[in-house]
Amino acid sequence: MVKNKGSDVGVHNKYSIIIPTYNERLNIALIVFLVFKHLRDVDFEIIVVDDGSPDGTQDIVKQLQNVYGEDRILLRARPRKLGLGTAYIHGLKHASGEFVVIMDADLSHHPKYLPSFIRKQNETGANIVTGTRYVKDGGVHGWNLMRKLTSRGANVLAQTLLWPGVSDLTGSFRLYQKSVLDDVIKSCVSKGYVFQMEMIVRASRKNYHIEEVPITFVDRVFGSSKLGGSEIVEYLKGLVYLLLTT
Ligand SMILES: Nc1nc2c(ncn2[C@@H]2O[C@H](COP(=O)(O)OP(=O)(O)O)[C@@H](O)[C@H]2O)c(=O)[nH]1
Ligand SMILES: *[C@@H]1O[C@H](CO)[C@@H](O)[C@H](O)[C@H]1NC(C)=O
Ligand SMILES: [Mg+2]
Repeated sequence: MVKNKGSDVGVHNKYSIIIPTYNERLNIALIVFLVFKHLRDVDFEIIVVDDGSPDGTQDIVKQLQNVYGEDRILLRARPRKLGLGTAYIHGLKHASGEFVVIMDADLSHHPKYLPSFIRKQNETGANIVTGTRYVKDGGVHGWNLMRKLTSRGANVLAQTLLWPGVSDLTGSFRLYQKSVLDDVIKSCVSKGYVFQMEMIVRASRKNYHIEEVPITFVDRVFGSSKLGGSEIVEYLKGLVYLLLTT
């Protein structure tokens, strides 16, 4: 048998992978397939938190449950679109692993990186391992120059003001010790990109051990982004808020 290189992690913990979805019918099956492919000898469950997607995401998830089993794919739906922050909290209530991974459904967060998150945690004993685009071997794909500059500028500004000791503040591809996620998420009130930043800044202020692994972030192919509007204004307001409260 040819052994999958990426899956050869050799740890015995259980991992709960929380994937929030809103209209991800075209992405969810692929992401689930890829998670199974890359975590072949790891004990894990996938918790899909779907907010009543009108595109029938839940029908696909139910088919996936038939294929992989309801103990591996948990569907924890909510009646309507209630936002990402509370979607994580909702998923977390149903998590039975010692570790929790949070990732997007749109393939921006590629499951091929999961073994490196797990390995890094195991090697270092970290409380949190966060994916970073801003180190060697990390990066973004499918963004134009303007978007790259905005993202980079926002990150540099936040680094300067908040000095959190983490290179990528707004990325959301992360692995947490479950107890640590329970603790940190309670103290966070922000929404959107600021939420991810608040999580890591508060974790850093609480002196949790945070490690990073390089990831390449790829822009979504199917569907459209759910975060829109005056993102930059919201981001700056969030930055000021964190500056004053942490
Ligand atoms: N359950 C739930 N999931 C959401 C909501 N908004 C976005 N998502 C999911 O959260 C992830 C990130 O959203 P996305 O639109 O890709 O944000 P972006 O990548 O920052 O533009 C995707 O898996 C979405 O399907 C929501 O209100 N509820
Ligand atoms: C890493 O994994 C091995 C095998 O499961 C385990 O014995 C060891 O305690 C782990 N290390 C940490 C820091 O969790
Ligand atoms: Mg996305």
